[in-house]
Amino acid sequence: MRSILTNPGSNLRIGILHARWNAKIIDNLVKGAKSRLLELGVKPENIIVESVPGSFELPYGTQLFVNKYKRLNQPLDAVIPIGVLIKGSTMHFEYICDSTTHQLMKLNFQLNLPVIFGVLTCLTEEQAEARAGLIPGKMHNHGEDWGAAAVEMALKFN
Ligand code: RBF
Repeated sequence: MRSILTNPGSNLRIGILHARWNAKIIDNLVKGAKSRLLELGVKPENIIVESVPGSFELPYGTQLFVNKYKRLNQPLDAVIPIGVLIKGSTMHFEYICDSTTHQLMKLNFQLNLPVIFGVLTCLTEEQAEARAGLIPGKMHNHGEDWGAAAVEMALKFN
């Protein structure tokens, strides 16, 4: 019983799928998510990290990722798609934020699996850096929260 409480994630397999845009920020978010998963007892070999080109590819990439590990008989218990969207001078930001967010939410129900919302939608690069824990004393690494959410949701009502 004690080990279940101190290491809740010890039997879980968690996928992290990250976009490659804004790489420095992404790297720290992935690092934060991984470190919280490890703290919660997920074994290093059960944290599977893959990437896609950009945030727009996260929803379909997540579906491919989940299906691949199902086929291999090593199903994932939750996925953390991670992306960083930063507003530019055109409408791209709005369209990608909107479509990606909606489709990631739908995937929870379509895949019957927790799909965490690991996408930062920021107006400036500085906002994104602060939320990735890259600016000392300002905010914290949201990746850690996403790691905790993945473990909690993977175990919810089990
Ligand atoms: N992908 C991101 O993950 N973050 C961004 O901030 C981002 N900005 C983009 C801005 C423009 C003008 C374009 C054309 C693409 C951007 N993408 C971004 C990439 C997008 O998510 C996707 O990978 C590409 O559009 C290919 O489908």
